[in-house]
Amino acid sequence: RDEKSSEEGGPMRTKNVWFTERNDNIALSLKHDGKLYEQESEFQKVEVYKTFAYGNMLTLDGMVMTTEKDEYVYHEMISHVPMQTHPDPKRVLIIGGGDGGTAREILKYEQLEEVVMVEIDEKVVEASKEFLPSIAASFDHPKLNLKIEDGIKYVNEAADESFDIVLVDSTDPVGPGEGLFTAEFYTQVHRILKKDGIMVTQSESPRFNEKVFVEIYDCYRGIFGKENVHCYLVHIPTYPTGMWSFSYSAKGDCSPKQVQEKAQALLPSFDLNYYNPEIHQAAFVLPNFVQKMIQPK
Ligand code: AAT
Repeated sequence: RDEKSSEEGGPMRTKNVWFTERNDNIALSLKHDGKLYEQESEFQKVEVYKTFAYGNMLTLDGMVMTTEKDEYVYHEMISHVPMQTHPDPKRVLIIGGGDGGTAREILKYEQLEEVVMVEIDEKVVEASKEFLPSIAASFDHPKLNLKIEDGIKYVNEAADESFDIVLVDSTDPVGPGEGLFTAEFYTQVHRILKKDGIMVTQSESPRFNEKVFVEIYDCYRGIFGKENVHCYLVHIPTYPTGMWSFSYSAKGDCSPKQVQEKAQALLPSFDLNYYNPEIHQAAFVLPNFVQKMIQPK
């Protein structure tokens, strides 16, 4: 949301203008040089701002989704952690992820047969292609099968054991992303995973979304089993508090830190900015307060 008070002559012509994501008790502000895109879609308000510190930034309903300059943390870590540990991934499903960043990272693995991406809002794809081209870099890839529909519906209708990896790159549990935070949905994800299958979800901030964070780990454990659900942490300066989490759940044996040699050998050619095998290990080391929050009961 703009700080209207500091605008002079509309957002395109002012300099000291700030975008602020307001939450109940905290806010995050970025100074910007104008709004590049604004559309009210069927699902949410889609905007792109030209920020000074983080480049072009996508927001949905006034919440930061990604920025050009820190997107690599999220997209590399949601993708390479499961891709480096799965013994032989062939089919990957991405739920959400309309900016294209997760697809860009996943498609670096040439052994894949198909990547299905199910994004509910085509306006997110449209805005990203135009204003976040470095993120939306792989929409024309021949192995990408992009579907514009509700991820919940897609997963409900998908065949049993049809994916090696499912990534839930979704919004927070408000608006169209709400149904993605339910036991019904994760039960369906579990069903469509093959026997060595892995699910990774963005699981909010343990500092900021405490309640959701605790509840979803409980929920994953009920479906995948107590020992088969793990949490890893990353630093994302443009998300509330900067501390963000991903969940890693396995349908079969769960070895979230066991990187496959064949996959690891590919890393130098990927030119990554955040992920490396050491950070993969380190990301699963949790501060005490996070351990306590999600201790299996
Ligand atoms: N890549 C990091 C950006 C996101 S955006 C998440 C995407 O999920 C959005 O494009 C949104 O339209 C899509 N989405 C929401 N609900 C559904 C649904 N039911 N089916 C398919 N796609 C959906 C993630 C940001 C993380 C949040 C940080 N605060």
